[in-house]
Amino acid sequence: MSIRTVSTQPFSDQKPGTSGLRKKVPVFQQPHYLENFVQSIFDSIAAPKGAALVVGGDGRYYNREAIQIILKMAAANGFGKVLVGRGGILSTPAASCVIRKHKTFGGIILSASHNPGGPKEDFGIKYNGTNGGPATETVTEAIFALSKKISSYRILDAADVSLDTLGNTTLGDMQVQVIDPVSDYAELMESLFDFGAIRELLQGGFRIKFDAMHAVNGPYAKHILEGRLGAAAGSVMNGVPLEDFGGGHPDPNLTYAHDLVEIMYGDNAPDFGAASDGDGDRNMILGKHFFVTPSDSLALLAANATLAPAYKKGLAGIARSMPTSAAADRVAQALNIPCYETPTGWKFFGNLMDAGRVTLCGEESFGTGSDHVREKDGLWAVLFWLNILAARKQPVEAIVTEHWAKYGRNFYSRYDYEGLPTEAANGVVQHLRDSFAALTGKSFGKYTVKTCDDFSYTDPVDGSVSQGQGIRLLFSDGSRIIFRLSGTGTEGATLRVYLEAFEADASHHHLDAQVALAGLIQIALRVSELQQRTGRDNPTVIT
Ligand code: G16
Repeated sequence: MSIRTVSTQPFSDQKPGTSGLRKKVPVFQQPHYLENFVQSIFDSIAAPKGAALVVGGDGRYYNREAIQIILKMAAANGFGKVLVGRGGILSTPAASCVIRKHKTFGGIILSASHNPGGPKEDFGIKYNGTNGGPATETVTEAIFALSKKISSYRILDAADVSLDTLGNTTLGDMQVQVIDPVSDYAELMESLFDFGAIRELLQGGFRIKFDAMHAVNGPYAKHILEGRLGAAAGSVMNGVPLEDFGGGHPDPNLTYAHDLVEIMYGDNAPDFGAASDGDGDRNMILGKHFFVTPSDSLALLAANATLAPAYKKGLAGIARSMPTSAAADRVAQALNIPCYETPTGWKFFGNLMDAGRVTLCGEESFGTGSDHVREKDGLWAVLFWLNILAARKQPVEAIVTEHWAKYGRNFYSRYDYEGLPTEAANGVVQHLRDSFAALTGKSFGKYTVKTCDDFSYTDPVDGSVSQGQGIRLLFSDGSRIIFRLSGTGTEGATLRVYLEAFEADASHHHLDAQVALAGLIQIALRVSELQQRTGRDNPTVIT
């Protein structure tokens, strides 16, 4: 076996987005494309010789091929050991857990998250550091800079490694250890939550449905929910991971998780429903005929955190991404703990968790997590909810409405306009930026614009500044409209419009969010000129 140095040319489009580099599979299949990016990662992180790495992915199309390339490149770049999930499988939170538990130098996670998979669909790659969390912006910028001037990469000439048998093999001087993808993660979950109480709940007639969407969490959910916790067989649906997610869009929201939504809103619905995404880090929570917004879910977990053993001593603080509703802020205020507002992207929470400033983090994009790992964690959120339900012995809807009665309700909705021509989407954002002065102080019915800005964040731990993180229209009554271009799409541009209105009066809390937010939606469409500029009358997805 010999190490080969291969000459290459840079690609200009390897800038990581919100969460790593995501492109269509044929882009990654171009000669040298993946190799260039992997070499840029290795060169920028400069791991000491003999360091250990974790590699795994969500099992989507091209996962196995990519892992073979990465293993051979890791061997040629001086790594001493790689831990890889059996079959190439590791959910994103499980990869974070394995990096932390085995104290490896970092890890490479292969996923395009909630985006569809298949030969013509999406693939992705990202680097997570020693803390188990997504690389910071400084690191992703360095990777991108190297990718623009790369001239060669190193790879071992060797046969493929078998990924399907647990145990050790060697690749040149490097050891490859195929690990069970579920066991470290399941053990961690059992250390956080009251599995005894959850088991009693599930065996006492409380019915659940978990939709794994034919994505990576199937084996994790089956092992933990049906295996360790004794949920009825069949509680986990779509539990076999498929390379193309069964042709579905593995995004746990009301549109794409429609099988589950139909069950939860149907006759004889189970008491609790949940779904997670392609790589297992997102979650959607449902009660019987009831949807819990991710923003409310974060607030509710925070308010009830001490019911779970891991958080019984209380929380250090909470962090939420800027477009996430301020429901969590109200809980933080009541608990007298800090609440941080960060740009969209889990990578912004890492420093706060490492510094011990926050325990819980969450995003409107169906992401919730804590400092148990450094990724958002879909199944963790489900277990946290089950722990609370086991302790409070009330239906999901009652717990949420009681929460609103105590803290007020932040009505919330997000409109996604997917696959827009990039120029038109940029045009909307630029038009809004140009309108700041004209909009400030302007009234639209009962709403008056207090300020408008383009969100900028200074990391309180390392002082780094991230600008241009979303257009905010902040109204005098605390309502908000936010416009932001997604950083995870692979086709054209996705424009997200986030709408939020606060309602203290409990007699209005039963209203449908679309009704409560109708006035703000009209303002958003009017001031952005979205319809005229993009030709789109309706959003692709409303959550
Ligand atoms: C990623 C990030 C999240 C972010 C989400 C949406 O999630 O990790 O922090 O909220 O993308 O980002 P955007 O609005 O830019 O599309 P995931 O689940 O795709 O890895």
